[in-house]
Amino acid sequence: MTDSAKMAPEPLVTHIYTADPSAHVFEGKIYVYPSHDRENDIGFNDNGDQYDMVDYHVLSLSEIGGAVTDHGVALTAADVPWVSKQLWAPDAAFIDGKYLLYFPARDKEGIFRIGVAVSTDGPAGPFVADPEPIPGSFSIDPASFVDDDGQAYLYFGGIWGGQLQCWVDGKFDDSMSGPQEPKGSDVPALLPRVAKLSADGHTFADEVREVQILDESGNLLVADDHDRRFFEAAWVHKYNGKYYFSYSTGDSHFLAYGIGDSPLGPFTYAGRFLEPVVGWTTHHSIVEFQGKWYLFYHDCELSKGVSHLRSVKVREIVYDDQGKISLAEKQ
Ligand code: FUB
Repeated sequence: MTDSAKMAPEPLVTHIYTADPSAHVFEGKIYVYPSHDRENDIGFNDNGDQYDMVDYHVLSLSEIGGAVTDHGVALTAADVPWVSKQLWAPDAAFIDGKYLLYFPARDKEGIFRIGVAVSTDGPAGPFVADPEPIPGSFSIDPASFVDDDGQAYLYFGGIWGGQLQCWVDGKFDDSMSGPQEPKGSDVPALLPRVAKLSADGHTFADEVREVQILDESGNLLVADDHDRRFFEAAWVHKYNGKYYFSYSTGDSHFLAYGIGDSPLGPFTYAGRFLEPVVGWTTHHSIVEFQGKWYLFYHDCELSKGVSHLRSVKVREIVYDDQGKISLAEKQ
């Protein structure tokens, strides 16, 4: 066994497959809101049909490296009237005194929308979904961020199977479904989206805006720059008064980030903090807990590389004096 293999983190849980971890500190513990991967016989394709999940479980832990509790089923697709299939990467937020779960799924027409569900009993749920998706929502991978002034934001979007490229001038163009995106070294890449949330967190408070990710010269990242352009898995956190927008580069398999002065962006590309893991997708969250910062992410080591059977892991991250992120050397 090599040193790096010896040091490789273990999955948080092994009795189920989990992915796309959104971690938050609620009531003094870390709560993780992952996708719940399951076995199926759908073959691998670039539209992501094999990610055919039907429910969510919430995990919690009181200390990093300590026991992890699986709180059981928190929400089931069958209980959400507007959903047809594919409960993808969720997130949670504490807004207006309630725990909310944000989740993407295909509606009855096969179009990804974002729903919201409210907990009847604390951060682990169970959650009861609103009967309709959030009006004006589309695509996948909702990620919430509540700023120090109490304003909450919802970031979202994902290309290829996530359908972001299908939305042109507010209309869904089905001919753009599948692994498609703009091409060109002078064509801007597709941009993730953000909307301010209403005071109760159930609707958008104003328009959906594009989130600009700029290069070092202040230009939008271009479509052909697959090592840096946004693909999916938005996450926002705040460190030292700066806003960090992190995301997956998809087909180049990096976790990358930009830094900005406003939660609405723009964000200037600042590098990447996780190289490709075993498996096609990479997706994460970043959270501060007891004075240290942690990256929650997933890989497919436990399933020996089956891309839709993933496991959530955690590693400590550190910042340098420029605020740049890297994995802590000692894990
Ligand atoms: O889990 C299904 C999808 O895979 C997520 O929504 C993407 O971010 C990718 O991780």
